[in-house]
Amino acid sequence: MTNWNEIHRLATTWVKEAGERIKASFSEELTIATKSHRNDLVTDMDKGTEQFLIGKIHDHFPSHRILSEEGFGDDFADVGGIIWVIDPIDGTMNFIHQQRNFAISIGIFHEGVGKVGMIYDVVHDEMYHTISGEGAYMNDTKLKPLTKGEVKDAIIGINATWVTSNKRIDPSYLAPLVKDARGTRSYGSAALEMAYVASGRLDAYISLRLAPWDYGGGMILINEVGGKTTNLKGEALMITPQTSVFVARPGVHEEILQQYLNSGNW
Ligand code: 2AM
Ligand code: CA
Ligand code: CA
Ligand code: CA
Repeated sequence: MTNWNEIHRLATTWVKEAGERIKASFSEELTIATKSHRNDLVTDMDKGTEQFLIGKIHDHFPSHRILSEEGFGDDFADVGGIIWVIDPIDGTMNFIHQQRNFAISIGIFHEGVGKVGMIYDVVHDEMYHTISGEGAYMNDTKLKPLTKGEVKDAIIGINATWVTSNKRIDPSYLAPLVKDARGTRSYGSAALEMAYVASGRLDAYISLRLAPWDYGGGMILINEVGGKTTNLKGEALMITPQTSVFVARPGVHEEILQQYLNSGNW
């Protein structure tokens, strides 16, 4: 039998230690490189944090596999066994420019089903975490089940890019939503924005393209508090190479899907 409490306990310890290393790096010179384009950044801390976490997992759980952003994990296509989905720094641009608004994100899956979710806001020392079925927490405070809401009272996390001309979505879908909502916010870290949905600080979060390490931890947290985790078509999120992501509290999710996204061809 897999001891999820023990896995959760160890993951918490390692993530906090990784956070201390990241904070210590603030006083040092960063090495910054670009990936797919000039605004797609990676630093030596992204890579070092990923390697640190993978080293711990390999030492303690040699049979577990790892799917991670910076390429030090394993290469595989199926979702069998236990898989750690890791983003060592989610919000790298914020890490570089602001030294805040970034997080370490981990989702641990068994046969494709989320079991442990963990998002650590390093600078604020806020650890959002859950063992599926045993409640979700921010540090030691239990997160409340998400209540039903409406768009007119909602704060929605969305990147302004998706409301300008872009190749993934016609802005005419999301502009009315931005208008009708109480407000919108862009934090620049998908993981943090999903932690905010789980804790009720945001009522919804939308992104047109994310990778599993961006949403893996967040989807487990949001599911645990009764939020909805789908793509823009309303299909349940799974570990897939790339997908759109639409998460929200009940009510708000149905309203956005039906009133704003329904006629889209995603
Ligand atoms: P990252 O910081 O780990 O790269 C805002 O940029 C959000 O989108 C962040 O969570 C970021 O994760 C994610 N993202 C996904 N793909 C990206 C890309 N190609 N360039 C920049 N951010 C990306
Ligand atoms: Ca990245
Ligand atoms: Ca990310
Ligand atoms: Ca990252």
